[in-house]
Amino acid sequence: MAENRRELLSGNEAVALAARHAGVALGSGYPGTPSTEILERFSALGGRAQWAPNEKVALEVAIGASYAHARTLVTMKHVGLNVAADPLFTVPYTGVSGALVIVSADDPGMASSQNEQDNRHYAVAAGVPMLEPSDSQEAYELALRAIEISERWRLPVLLRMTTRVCHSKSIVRSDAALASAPGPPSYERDIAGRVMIPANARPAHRRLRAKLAQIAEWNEASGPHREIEGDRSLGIISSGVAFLHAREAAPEAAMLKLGMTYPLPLETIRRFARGVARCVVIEEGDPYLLDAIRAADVAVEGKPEMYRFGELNVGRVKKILARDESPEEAAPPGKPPELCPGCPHRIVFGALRNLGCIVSGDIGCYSLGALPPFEAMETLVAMGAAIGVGLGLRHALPETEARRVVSVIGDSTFVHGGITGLVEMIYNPPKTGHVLIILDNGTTAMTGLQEHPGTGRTLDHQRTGRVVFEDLARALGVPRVHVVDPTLDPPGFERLVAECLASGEVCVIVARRTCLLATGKIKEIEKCLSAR
Ligand SMILES: Cc1ncc(C[n+]2csc(CCOP(=O)(O)OP(=O)(O)O)c2C)c(N)n1
Ligand code: SF4
Repeated sequence: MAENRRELLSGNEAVALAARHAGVALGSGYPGTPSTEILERFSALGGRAQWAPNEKVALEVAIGASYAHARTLVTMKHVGLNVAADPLFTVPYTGVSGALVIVSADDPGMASSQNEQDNRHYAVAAGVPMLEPSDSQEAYELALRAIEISERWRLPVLLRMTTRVCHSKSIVRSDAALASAPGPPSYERDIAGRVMIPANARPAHRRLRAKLAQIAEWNEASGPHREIEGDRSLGIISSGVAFLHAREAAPEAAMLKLGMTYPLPLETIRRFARGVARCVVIEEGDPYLLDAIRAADVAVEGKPEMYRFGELNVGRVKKILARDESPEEAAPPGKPPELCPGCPHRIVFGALRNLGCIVSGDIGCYSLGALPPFEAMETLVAMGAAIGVGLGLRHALPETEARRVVSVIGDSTFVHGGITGLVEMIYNPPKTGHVLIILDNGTTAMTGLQEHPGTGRTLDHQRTGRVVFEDLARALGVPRVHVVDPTLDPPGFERLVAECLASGEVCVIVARRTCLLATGKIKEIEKCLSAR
């Protein structure tokens, strides 16, 4: 691989490059904006990258590979870490052997997410060291650092990125020679270290806290923070992309830029704050740094509550520094998004609207069924929640209303978080039955047409095992399973839904028609595969 290069890269591409340079043996993840391109790029660079059914499985596969001394990278969007939280909280106890770097791509401002959670809190709650790059160069460098730290302390490391860092492009100077070489795969038994029964987990928790104390000392002495000289009447403490905004908003100010934001270099912060007349913490999202610094009894100023919401920019940082809490101008209303003309989801939502259904929905392109012209989706909580929420509505509503409830879920979302909901539907069926529609458009459309276990192709579009939804539903004991292309006979599709609703049984309808935007690409892929 070429060494010592300069190229224009997004933060996501820079992480992928660092992973290749460091010999990461396995990249595992689940698509989600703004993280998706990391694994796609890693694969294009020749790395082994895999889409898992969901983020929890992605992390677990990486944990196993890391126990075998492989270097691993796990990628997901911020809400994905909620799904992966169970193993996330215990793997710091077991420790790792090969590096385990978990990328959490947060979405302040919710450009494409259902919430604005700030995943820096996860680092503290789970006891996982965290690095926060500001731009693509740092994304490259801190990804390499994360691998070193992970192997030195045998802990997973969180690389916390945000939308601007993931997607903005800047020049990256990379050098494959900077990365240490990975060791060979191997396995050693360590039952006491890896089997987290209470007797082993108690000492493991103490080991973790001791490692974190060491890392805090290391961060203090030689961590990736830097002080920028300036006019000491104003000092700014910052991290991530907020640092770049602050630098531009107040170029004359003295600055302390943090690279590792858990555990924090609190003595460095204290010294810096003492040396300036006014010390302001500039950070996007929650007052994470502010609370931690104040808890250490360092007097610093934060931002007014109104700036917790949405992304920061240079103008907003100027207002924070000026203690300006005047209302901000609302962004001009854009054109509301709509399903593509000819999108197969349109037929389904048309039928559900005509039938007056109460639709428990989910996350994907089809979430647009909630907007005009259909306004036919009434709930959206989390990936996979369509089924559980729909069942809950059926359990609680009076019978005539309960009979109108339908759950609607996309194919990728069904695999991600819907299968256990289907098990619940069989195990605790409502008295009125239930109707589940799986919108099988043969792709993960919303995040950019990724493969998933229902397509029968891997991340790099090679043939693999396929999960067949109707077979799964029948095997679980669903008495009524229908597979239809809703676009072939829209009135017939509507009649089918009506029949299912009237049946009082638990029913699964697989509405199978390829996403219009994916059709050409899938045809090409299939042509290549069958030509082999
Ligand atoms: C926990 C979590 N992981 C990832 C995402 C990002 N995401 C939103 S919808 C979606 C899948 C959409 O695919 P599908 O269900 O097939 O519906 P389509 O967009 O194809 O209609 C993904 C990956 C998310 N919102 N939450
Ligand atoms: S990308 Fe595909 S699934 Fe999404 S709205 Fe367009 S046609 Fe429908």
